[in-house]
Amino acid sequence: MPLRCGLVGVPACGKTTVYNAVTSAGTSIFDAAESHRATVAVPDPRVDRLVELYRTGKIVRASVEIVDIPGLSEGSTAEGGRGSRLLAHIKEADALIHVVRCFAAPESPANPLRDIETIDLELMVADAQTVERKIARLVKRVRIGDKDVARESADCEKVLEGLHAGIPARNQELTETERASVADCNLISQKPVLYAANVASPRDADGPDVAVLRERASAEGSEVISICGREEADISELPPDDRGPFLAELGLAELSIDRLIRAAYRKLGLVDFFTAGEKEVHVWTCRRGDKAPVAAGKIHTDMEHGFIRMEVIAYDDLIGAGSEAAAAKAGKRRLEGRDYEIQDGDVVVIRFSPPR
Ligand SMILES: Nc1nc2c(ncn2[C@@H]2O[C@H](COP(=O)(O)OP(=O)(O)OP(=O)(O)O)[C@@H](O)[C@H]2O)c(=O)[nH]1
Ligand SMILES: [Mg+2]
Repeated sequence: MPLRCGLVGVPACGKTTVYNAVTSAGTSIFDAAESHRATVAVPDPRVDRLVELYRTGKIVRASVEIVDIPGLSEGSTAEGGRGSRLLAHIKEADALIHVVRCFAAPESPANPLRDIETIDLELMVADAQTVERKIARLVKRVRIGDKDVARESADCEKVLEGLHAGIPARNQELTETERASVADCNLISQKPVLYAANVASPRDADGPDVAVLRERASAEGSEVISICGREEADISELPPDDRGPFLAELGLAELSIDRLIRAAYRKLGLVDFFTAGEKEVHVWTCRRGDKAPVAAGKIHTDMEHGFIRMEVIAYDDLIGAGSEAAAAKAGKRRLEGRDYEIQDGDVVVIRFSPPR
């Protein structure tokens, strides 16, 4: 199951436009049941280099699921059935791509900060209700004198206070324990957020609206990718080989939505490692900090259970040397054990003993 990124934003900020651009740019598999949901391949130039190096035609790329969520405005998550459907879409996302309108609409100049605050407020109002319900459930058990429950309840109160003070859960300073106490709430203001500034032209990427947005994003440790939603959606409908002149006209070297997907993917806290050979180049995904056996288990559970060693060449070393043999000769092939933390870009071979 690929991880999920939900597109959120105020009405008419360009979410569907961005969704269309993202899903028609590369290989996408649309969900048969729902038209607003698709799995897209994560574009990665390293994979293309590996394919050249190993002269193989078979590629398995990493993928993420993108979900186009209807616009949120003040009070929309509270609107009965529609509100709870909206919330359900946001709840099931692993990260949010917040599309911010930085183009002027008729009679409505861009106002990125106001729009961001509208969305954050909606997320926080919904979260406050979730936390309040949890506290109400805990209260009964606190009365019985359960100490752990009392602490859990106090942790929830702290998060609730933060929400009331206008701080999304993702920006609250919480200890490991406090985080654990609200983990089952699946708070939507706690989900990692990446900002997509939807601009009318690439020139506006250096304009004042995007500058304001950047400042805001960096204050919470996030980043902004500028995209020309409308133009890029048009270009992405063309076959990849025909896009060049149109991108050049916009002054772009590549579709910004490619950068957007890669950034969203990073936001999910993922690292990619590769297996590569004449048969295929395969991208595997695991979480940052995963140890070698866990990573091996992504390929096959037998490789995790029977894990012996992992042969690793870093992508840059491999490309620098020009071949596996040359990298090995230059001492760039390492043998790593169970405690090795897999690094983004590792090209690996797993040594394992198969089950008998
Ligand atoms: N000028 C300009 N208009 C844009 C751009 N992106 C989207 N639009 C227009 O803005 C309007 C809304 O775009 P959508 O992509 O449908 O917006 P949305 O966020 O999906 O809207 P809801 O789903 O209703 O919340 C459309 O008329 C688009 O053509 C852009 O980059 N520049
Ligand atoms: Mg839409």
